[in-house]
Amino acid sequence: MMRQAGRYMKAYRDLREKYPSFRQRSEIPEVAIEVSLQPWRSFQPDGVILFSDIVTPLPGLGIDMDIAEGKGPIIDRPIRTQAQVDALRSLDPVESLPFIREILQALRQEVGDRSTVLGFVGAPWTLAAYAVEGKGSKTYSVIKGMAFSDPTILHQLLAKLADAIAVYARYQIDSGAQVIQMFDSWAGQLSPQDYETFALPYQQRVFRQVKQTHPDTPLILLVSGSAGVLERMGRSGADIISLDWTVDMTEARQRLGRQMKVQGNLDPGVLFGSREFIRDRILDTIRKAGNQGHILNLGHGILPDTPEENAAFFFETAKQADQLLAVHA
Ligand code: 1CP
Repeated sequence: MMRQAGRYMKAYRDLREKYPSFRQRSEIPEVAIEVSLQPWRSFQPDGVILFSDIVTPLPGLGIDMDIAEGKGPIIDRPIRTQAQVDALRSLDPVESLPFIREILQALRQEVGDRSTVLGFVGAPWTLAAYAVEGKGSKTYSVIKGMAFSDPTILHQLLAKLADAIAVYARYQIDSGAQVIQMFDSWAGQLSPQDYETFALPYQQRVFRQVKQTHPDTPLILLVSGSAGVLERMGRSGADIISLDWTVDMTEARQRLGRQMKVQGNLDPGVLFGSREFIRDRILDTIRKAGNQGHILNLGHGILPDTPEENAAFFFETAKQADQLLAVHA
């Protein structure tokens, strides 16, 4: 269960009081290790995700940022000019992200062979959206203004981000990540033709570079609101496509082709439902996905107010799915 995997947990909220700044929580290794392990200790999932954020590498490029409580990333000096793009540094993760190595190494040591450690990165379009807008946006009018009037600067920014993200993903793998998930959260805000110009080529650029040096590490691609661009996501070079709940699992597998592996795709809102409803939706998703090439997951991050016991029930049910499917056939 990705992303805000901590927020619904009391243990995380307690720790947040002690370390009020997100950058502290995610950049002090002992704290980030502890937060990463909280869901592992409670639920023993098959995957443990690094506690960090997609904007974490930006300061290493010269883009200063903070993560505001309840709001998300804030960039005080948004990137809007040629001079600012020219001034960006290439990423040296050993120098600017030493804590990531420590956290991933410790996670691998802690979970051993009992779970898989996932690293993650933001995709070029989504990181560019934060860098250019300066914060999360509902309309993406600043970055779209740039894309649709003078795209040269934006393409240079996307290319620089892609190269930095590839370096960062490789560094995470070298530090212990066994899978990399790339979040292009805001690429679903693009029309399919603009996705092909501003998102897809840069997803490909990242995945191609990572595959060159690390061909055996599975790469997952997530786009929010992706039903209209699924086939295009299939051309990104990812090994696994993360599906949200706006698409039917059976149809998604048909559209992507049987060889493409998938992840997903329960509505996170299902975890507010009754136990029976949660169980039925899990079994339904597994039936539709078939018994190969599917990672059962929510279609997006777990919602902050989700009852913790319902998250626990999700994992219990998933682990007993084989028996339950036989009973509820
Ligand atoms: O489960 C985990 O612990 C994983 C850690 C994780 C991940 C994978 C966090 C911690 N953030 C992310 C990825 C991330 N961050 C994405 C991609 C996933 C997605 O599509 O949701 C995005 C878009 C962000 C940016 C971000 N960071 C937001 C969204 C804001 C917006 O623009 O709408 C927010 C709220 C944050 C802060 C953040 N990051 C992570 C947490 C736990 C939090 C909340 C901070 C808190 O309340 O303590």
